[in-house]
Amino acid sequence: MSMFCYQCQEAAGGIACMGKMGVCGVKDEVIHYQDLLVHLLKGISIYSTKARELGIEDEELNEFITKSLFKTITNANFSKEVFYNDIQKALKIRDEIKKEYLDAGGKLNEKELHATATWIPENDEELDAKAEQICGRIDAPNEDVRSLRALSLYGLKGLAAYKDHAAALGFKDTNLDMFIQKALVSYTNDELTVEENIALVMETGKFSVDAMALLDKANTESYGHPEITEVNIGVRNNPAILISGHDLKDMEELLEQTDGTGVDVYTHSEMLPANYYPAFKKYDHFVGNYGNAWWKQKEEFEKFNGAIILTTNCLVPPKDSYKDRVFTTNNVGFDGVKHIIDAEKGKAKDFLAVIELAKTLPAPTEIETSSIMGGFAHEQVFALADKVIDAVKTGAIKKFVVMAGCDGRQKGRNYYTDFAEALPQDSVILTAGCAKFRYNKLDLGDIGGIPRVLDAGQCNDSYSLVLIALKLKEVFELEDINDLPIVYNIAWYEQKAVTVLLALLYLGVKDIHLGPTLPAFLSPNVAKVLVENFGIKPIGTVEGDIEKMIEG
Ligand code: FSO
Ligand code: SF4
Repeated sequence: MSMFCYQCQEAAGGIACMGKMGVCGVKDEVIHYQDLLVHLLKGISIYSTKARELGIEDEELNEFITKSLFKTITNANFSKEVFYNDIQKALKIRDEIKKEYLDAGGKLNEKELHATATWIPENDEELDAKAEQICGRIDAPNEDVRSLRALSLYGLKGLAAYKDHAAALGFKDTNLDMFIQKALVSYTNDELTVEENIALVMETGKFSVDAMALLDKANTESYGHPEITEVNIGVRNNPAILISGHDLKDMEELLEQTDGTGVDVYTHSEMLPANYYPAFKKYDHFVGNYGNAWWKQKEEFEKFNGAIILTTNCLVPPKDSYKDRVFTTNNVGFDGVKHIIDAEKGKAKDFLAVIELAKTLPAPTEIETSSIMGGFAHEQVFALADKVIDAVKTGAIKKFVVMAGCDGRQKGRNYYTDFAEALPQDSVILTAGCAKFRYNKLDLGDIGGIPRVLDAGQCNDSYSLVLIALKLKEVFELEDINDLPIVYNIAWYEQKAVTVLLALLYLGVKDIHLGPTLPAFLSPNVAKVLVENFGIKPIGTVEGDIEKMIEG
């Protein structure tokens, strides 16, 4: 039996990846293990939510669930060994929390427990057989509940990712753990009605907002508020390290450890916004950004020549020609690629192996020159508020167009470049996430000194865009966020974009255009609910969408 996975936008044929390997390059056996791990997380949560009622809060368990969910996000971890070990760990943690609960006087009716809480493999053959059997089957009484469970679970994965980044900086909120585990248990409850499952999806949106707010607080309190920055996209003639992904803690420690070594540091893809943080600007060897969105990495990593470190997704299975220059860390993994292990609590991670390798390698090949602008997160935009409000009042700015989300390799994504180019001159693009690489190097000009592309940062910084919208609503004394001159044209790829989407829906944003295609995991009825209740629409042609969104 092969795999079944439909969690990302590139699901084969717009339906699901079903062969021996996914479009992303993940092998069937890895997807089997990922799904078995999620299966066991539900079992662990059955005990941990009961234990919580008795006042038991297990930090190690909470962290394990968070990191496990993060690892199953598209393009994060391709290692069979990692997931095998995590499955063993999950079985152990499940036993421990069950014992803790019973020892504290908790009661269980073993016969009524869900299979995720009771299944124990006798040996590896049985484990493999189970993994294959449950793969891709989000158990549910019907298609609509399955679709709603998928929508919530994928949002939960992104939420876990944001929570994990915040935790790396010492910012925690056990309410998020409580919700994650409650949701995991809900996916085993066939008694819940469609309406109750819709409510769970909305609650996932609420906690997604909370997770993004927590990460925003963690990032800005640790490194300052992003500020307007002109980021160099050319190269220098020193050996170098390219850092990709979203983890700012790794960015900080790498900059610290490379200081004075003669090795330069460049950001890649979703790490570009690190350039906007005041705390990182003091390093002279922090040169700028190299390359574009994640999916171009095969070509760009080749040309970079130096050492490369992936702190989160998106990793594309590396080519042999540069595989020995790639390192993973945190929740990222790929069999045969060196992994930088987590530091002991309170200590810095050790990047020495990356630095020593970089020193032996040639400087990057120049692929671009010039610079790009960014750093328009909430505080920076608030500082420009008078200018922005004036421009809206005088009609110099007629529309804000939120074009946040992800980029991907699908040909149809040219739509976003064409759309940005076709927008009228009196519109401003608000962006966040790797979707921006489709238009952040175009010369779209400015409106009275306000650039026409305002980049807030990483995908999680979509939270900033929400704060900006709420501020405008307040200034213009509007009742409803949808009365603002803002339209939404969101591009999605993996599960963090689902998190952002659910957050926007929870906040009451309506009429979002979503592309390049609607998620394969939406059943016709669930898609109908999203269309009827929230006005979500698939993208169409550039001309048609400009007419509907801007001129309509
Ligand atoms: Fe992109 Fe990948 Fe940030 Fe995602 S690099 S696609 S939504 O991981 O997380 O925007
Ligand atoms: Fe396919 Fe996406 Fe799943 Fe990869 S993550 S197997 S591309 S649906």
